[in-house]
Amino acid sequence: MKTALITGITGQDGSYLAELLLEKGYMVHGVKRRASSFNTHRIDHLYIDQHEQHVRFKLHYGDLTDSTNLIRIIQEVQPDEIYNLGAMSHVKVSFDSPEYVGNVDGLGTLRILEAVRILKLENKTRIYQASTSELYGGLEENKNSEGFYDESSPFYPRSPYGVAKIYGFWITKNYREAYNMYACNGILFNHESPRRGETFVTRKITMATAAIALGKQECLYLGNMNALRDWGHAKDYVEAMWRILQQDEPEDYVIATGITTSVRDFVRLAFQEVGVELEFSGEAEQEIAMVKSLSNDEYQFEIGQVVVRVDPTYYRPTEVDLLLGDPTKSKTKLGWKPQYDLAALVSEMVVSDIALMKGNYNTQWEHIVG
Ligand code: NDP
Ligand code: GDR
Repeated sequence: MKTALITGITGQDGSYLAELLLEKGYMVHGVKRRASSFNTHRIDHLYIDQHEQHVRFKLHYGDLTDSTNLIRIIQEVQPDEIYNLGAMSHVKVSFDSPEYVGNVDGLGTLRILEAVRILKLENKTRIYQASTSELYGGLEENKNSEGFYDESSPFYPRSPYGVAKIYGFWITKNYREAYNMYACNGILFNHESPRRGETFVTRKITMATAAIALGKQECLYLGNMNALRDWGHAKDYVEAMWRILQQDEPEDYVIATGITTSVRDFVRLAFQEVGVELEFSGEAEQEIAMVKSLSNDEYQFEIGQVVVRVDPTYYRPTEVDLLLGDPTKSKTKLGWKPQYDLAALVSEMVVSDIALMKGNYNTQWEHIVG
């Protein structure tokens, strides 16, 4: 039985990856932060549903800012594979806590690599580092001749998060070259799911669509709706992470769909799921979206109702305007192919959030900055 250690196991990707590895017969260990309220809702079913898997799923208290704790956990677990997914992962929030994000997302990666080296596990333990398309920064001139970002495109991060992650990228590559470690970067473009954190734009949109449809919210406030993202499904992306660590040679890979969509069009698609066609009008900070037509009387919409407004609070000091990844290498070398397209992703998220909102969900999230 192979043993894996996942940092960030309580997050979106950690939960899907834990499921995948358990399905593949792994013993799965996860690092979880102590919090004053429960933070394991994404992985609780792994305890409840599959009784005999109790012994194949174990959580350890830990933190990426705490070296001695990481060394102790890795010594105890002796993992064949470490997936370093733990991070302060919100780009906008990283402008508010730049030092913290440097410590966790940058130095945290070093702490994992160094723990493996100190424990002399270089020949046993393979390491996956959660790198990101935020490294590219969306600069037009850095795209390849076909208009995509690929494994050779230059980096130009545009946030403290991106800058911290670029340290994580290079230190992973450096440890691979310096100490012959099997350590790889997955340069993953945005990936979403019904388990996506509530303050990332896709989930904010699908939760608001559901809440407005059910009369629990009046209006959705968004920042830059012109931003373009290459959105995939987290379930497909954790499969790529696993494949990256199963190759003969350690390498870095771009994981993306190769299709880009604006935030505005994501909003359009989400409202179409509840039978609403939207009309957008107004420029920049004055932009609004109102209900143009309705094809489903199950929900509480009215023609002319304004359901989206721009709020500049959500603008970022420096923005990544466009991301579009070239997945050719991962398709050819890893044999990776996403199962979901954007329509299926949006549909799954809206359906899931309608079910959530039909319950007793507290709608205060609408006031949190994200
Ligand atoms: P989430 O924000 O959903 O999860 C982040 C995880 O990291 C949570 O388990 C969180 O714990 C944990 N964490 C935060 N701070 C610390 C810390 N100091 N020590 C230990 N653990 C910590 O992110 P995703 O699942 O979406 O992303 C996973 C990784 O992939 C992240 O590194 C992210 O930066 C990266 N990434 C994500 C992409 C995406 O589109 N989703 C794209 C490219 C890269 P808690 O639950 O307690 O907060
Ligand atoms: P991103 O994701 O910054 O790409 O980072 P996010 O969903 O936060 O933003 C995507 C784009 O939407 C614009 N936007 C808004 N964003 C948020 N959060 N809230 C809003 O109200 C809003 N309005 C418009 C943003 O400006 C941006 O352009 C995600 C994270 O998962 C990172 O950890 C990961 O590395 C990258 O994806 C790839």
